Amino acid sequence: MKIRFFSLLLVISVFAGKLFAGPLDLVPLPASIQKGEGEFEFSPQTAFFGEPGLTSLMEYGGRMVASKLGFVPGIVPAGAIPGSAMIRLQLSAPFDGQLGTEGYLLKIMPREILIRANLPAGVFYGLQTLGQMLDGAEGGKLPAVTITDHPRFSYRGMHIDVARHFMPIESLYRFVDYLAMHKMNVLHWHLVDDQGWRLEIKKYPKLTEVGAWRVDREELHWNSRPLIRPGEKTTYGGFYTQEEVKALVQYARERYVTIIPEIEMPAHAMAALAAYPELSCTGIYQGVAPGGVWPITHIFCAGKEETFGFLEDVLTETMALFPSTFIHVGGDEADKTEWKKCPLCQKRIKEEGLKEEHELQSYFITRVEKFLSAHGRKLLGWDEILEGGLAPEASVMSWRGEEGGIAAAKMGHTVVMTPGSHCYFDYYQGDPSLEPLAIGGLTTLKKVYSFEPVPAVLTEKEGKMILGAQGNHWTEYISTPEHLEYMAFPRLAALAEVVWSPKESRNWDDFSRRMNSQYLRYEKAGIRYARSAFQVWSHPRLLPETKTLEVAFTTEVSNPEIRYTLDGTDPTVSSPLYTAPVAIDRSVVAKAAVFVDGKSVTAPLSRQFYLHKAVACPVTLKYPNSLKYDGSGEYTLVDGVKGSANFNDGNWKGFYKDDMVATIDLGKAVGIQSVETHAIQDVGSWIFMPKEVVVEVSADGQNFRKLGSVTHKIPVTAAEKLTHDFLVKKSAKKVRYVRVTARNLGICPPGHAGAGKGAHLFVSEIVVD
Ligand code: TNX
Repeated sequence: MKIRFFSLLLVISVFAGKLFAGPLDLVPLPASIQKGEGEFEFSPQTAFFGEPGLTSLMEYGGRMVASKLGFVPGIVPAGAIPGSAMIRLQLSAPFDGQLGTEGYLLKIMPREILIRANLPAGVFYGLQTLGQMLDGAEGGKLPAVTITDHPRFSYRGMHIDVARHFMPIESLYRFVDYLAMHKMNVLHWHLVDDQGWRLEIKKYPKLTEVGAWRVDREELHWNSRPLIRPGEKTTYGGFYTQEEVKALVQYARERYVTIIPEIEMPAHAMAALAAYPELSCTGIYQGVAPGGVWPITHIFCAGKEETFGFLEDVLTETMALFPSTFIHVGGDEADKTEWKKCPLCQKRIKEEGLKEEHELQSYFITRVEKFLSAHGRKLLGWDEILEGGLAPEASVMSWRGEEGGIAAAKMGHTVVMTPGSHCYFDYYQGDPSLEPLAIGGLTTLKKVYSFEPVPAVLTEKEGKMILGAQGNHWTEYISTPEHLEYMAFPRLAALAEVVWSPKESRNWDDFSRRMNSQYLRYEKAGIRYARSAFQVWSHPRLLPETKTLEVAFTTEVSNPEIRYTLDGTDPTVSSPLYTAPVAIDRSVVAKAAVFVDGKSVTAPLSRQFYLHKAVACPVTLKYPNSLKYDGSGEYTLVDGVKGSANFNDGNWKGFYKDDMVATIDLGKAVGIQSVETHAIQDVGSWIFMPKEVVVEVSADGQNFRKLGSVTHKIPVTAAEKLTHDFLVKKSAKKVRYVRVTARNLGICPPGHAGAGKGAHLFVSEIVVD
């Protein structure tokens, strides 16, 4: 996997100077841009001029200009009279209501650049806009323009999980700079989890001596890593000293980025419990988890007073390092199995008059909230903190869809939106067959851009409870800062526009056009962004009357030059240019890629289309497929398209507990040589390979004879998502009907998270040749 990822990074710089459309292609789009007359020309005489309180911003602006134009503008000393061609930074008095606390006015005139804001934060964002313009300024010239700008939301965040994989502190400095460049203002730092404790806590040195290190099982799939065995050494991990944290917090502060720390409780705490096992219900040492743990049962004991004493101590040191108003305490995915068996937890439930374990979790979080409030801080937690009763002053981070956020907003609590569907940047951003291994899902640039943080069901007043949104970078499958950058960009640009720009100005075509400029900025800044938006997607359409296909190709870049082939070879710059859907009247391998300046930007899309004997023939199912998993409708099993390793790609029919018994009517008696059934396994989604596939044939639809059957050797524990063809190769004459029975496993096997519960079976194509 690693090898594949680095070959993706090697794609050469394809845009340098070519696609850049102009300095006003800003991302995120400002609230208002009015073009003026003439231009401002930078020269080595250009200097900053402003009040003494803005000196550090003038210095910052100077470094920024120097990085773009190669010379450092001076700073006119206080009291001196400025010359011409100045960059004037100004705080407005009185307060300009339209600009608010983070807005700015940027006026570029032939003889002066003015940045005015109510507060330094606004001046800082004005400088960011100026910096973006300079990336496109030819010969240091900028067009005259008046930009009035302010953010739509006050919370514009990026979350980074450094627990699953440790990220060196230097990389976090870079991310702070990248956030500032996108006018984002929160870094949510996920510092602890089952797989590592990354924050030095002086009172509990074992948290990092023990909790920061795990046994190295990086060679195994994340979900196939056994816990530590006696005698094994813990060598994999890392942590941040308090000095390092303070310096980063200060650096971020100077860039108007607030770092919110997250200390997880009561679950996702195995690293802490490896250091202090006595804080769990069982007291048994399980070690720091080297990979995935599910369900998460080994959690802090809610019955012991020591747990709360420990957490209050940890939070006290945490608050001393992080001045943020919000302190995130996690709260997600706590399985209550140990609490149910623990006499102390049960005693607590009784004494506190709680109904059951969910209320015990609510007691836990409420108690911690009181502690934070007493110290002038606000508790933020994942939406599970709603279960069993939300703590009175808590704010909710809605990740399991929008529901948690809606419920919390209706109750008058503030909310940060981060639903998995649009904000999980650990999901694939392109065709999984062309991407480095990711956790699953598919959240493309366009999908992120379509995100609306304020759910439509909220009233205007309730909508005000939505503070903003955040992109989450969980790092189970991301082990280096380079890979993290790849996952974050360009998707963070789409999110930045969602949370900064006015809702009315949202326009995908315009955004994707401006992204061509943004990609160039990324190259100048050395950001190793993903080219996934340049990948080609195919959209086959079955034409049942002619039993042929028509295939459209799309991408997420503006004005793409798509070239394709139908003979299985990789497209080149002289392959046919795609202009309209392509007719397919025989089995082919279609390949397509986007070309810029004569070079393909990504590896080509490769899709096989099968025009076999059963295409567009009527199919009857003995047991109907799940309503939710209907693929593309009635011809899904015979539409000439095999599904990918993503069971949600629209090509798969799903059967819950039932077998798939499909009878295909070929329309007339023909000779056949083989029948191949395409199935998928994705154990994380409770989808298993069929136990067996049986093929029968008939001339009249009444009397069937068995043609053959086939099983497989794929273990039900395989963590990867797999597809497999069940091939029955045997010729038969005068076949009009083909009946395929794929036997569902029925129930999830022992050891699986859903053991004993219903299993799914998914089939995409039945190829009759
Ligand atoms: C769920 S989001 C989790 C994380 C995982 C993530 C993977 C949340 C509050 N909990 O522990 O890393 O899914 O996408």
